[in-house]
Amino acid sequence: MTIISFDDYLISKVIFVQILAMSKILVIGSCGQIGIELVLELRKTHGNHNVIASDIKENYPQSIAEGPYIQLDIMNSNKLTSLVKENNVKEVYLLAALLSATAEKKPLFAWELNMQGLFNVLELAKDKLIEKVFWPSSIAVFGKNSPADNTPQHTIMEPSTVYGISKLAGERWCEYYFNKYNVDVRSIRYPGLISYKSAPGGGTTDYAVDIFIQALKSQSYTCYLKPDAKLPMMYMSDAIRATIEIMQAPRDNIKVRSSYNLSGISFDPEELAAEIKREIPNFSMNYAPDFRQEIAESWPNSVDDSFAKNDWNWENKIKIQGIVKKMLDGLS
Ligand code: NAD
Ligand code: AKB
Repeated sequence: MTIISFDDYLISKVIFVQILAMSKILVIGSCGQIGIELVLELRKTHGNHNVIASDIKENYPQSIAEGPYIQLDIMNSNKLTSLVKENNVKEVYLLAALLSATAEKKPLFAWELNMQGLFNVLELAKDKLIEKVFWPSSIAVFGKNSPADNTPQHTIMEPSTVYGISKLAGERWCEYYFNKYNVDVRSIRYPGLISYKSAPGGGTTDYAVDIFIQALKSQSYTCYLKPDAKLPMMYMSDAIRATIEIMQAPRDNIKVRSSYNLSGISFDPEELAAEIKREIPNFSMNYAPDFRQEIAESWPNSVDDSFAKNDWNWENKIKIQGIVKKMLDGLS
């Protein structure tokens, strides 16, 4: 047994009380594709103890075990309120949602989760229990009647998927809570995100992750999109940086309170396959388009993110060759 002096005991007690009193960041949906990497990045800056990971899942990945984890169903607003009060949470990143492909299979459940989860968090901010909210939207807010190339920030928006409808409605509610209740909610329309640290959660853009796994495993991949299904994409580290940058930007810089277009790079499955072939010459690609092709056709080829560039200095860094290299190295 180690015996410590009374002075040391008092100092450690003061430090412990200070840690408890510090305001905390809560990431909801932290076991998902974005959540894991966001928790790790936030903890680098704020310290492990100050970033609480939470998810509906009972078991969480080892990679986020260095700091607190609380199991939470975002639909349970009473538990969310207690968690926020008891832990002095002041900033929330709400990532729990059903993504485009999965949502098409359970439309009413997806609508309920994607909307009610957002309301539960916005209401806490309206009541001033939390000070800042991040909630992601998606390129899925656009539809067939939106301009497909360099889609503007403000344009026709007629999403045809339940996911896109929920994201567009969410954007309108975010702006409403900002205008009516002065809620500091910030949002990005993420493109398809590519990463290797955790599996993607049921989206239309998931092929751009699966392809690397199969390329390494069997040197071949059957793609559920057509060869020319061009979509906006981004490497995860750029997306995490964008998330942290928009949250750190001075409040007055955030002029768009619905959600910002965010552009990374755009490519189609054929272009990605060609880049992979440079690294794995035996790689071959087949195509068997399914229902996700129709979703992809309704989304932009590329988006104009000049509002994000002007308002909070957004700049994408990693291009397609960088993505291929990072994915193959990371997965190997
Ligand atoms: P994901 O599916 O990988 O992760 C979502 C997490 O939420 C999962 O760990 C899941 O267990 C959790 N969750 C589900 N229901 C919950 C509930 N009731 N309570 C608490 N947690 C629950 O999703 P992701 O790719 O990390 O996406 C996160 C957010 O970003 C979503 O809102 C998504 O729409 C948005 N987004 C993602 C992408 C992308 O390419 N990954 C692109 C655009 C927007
Ligand atoms: C999906 O494909 O559903 C997501 C997205 C672009 O919102 N990756």
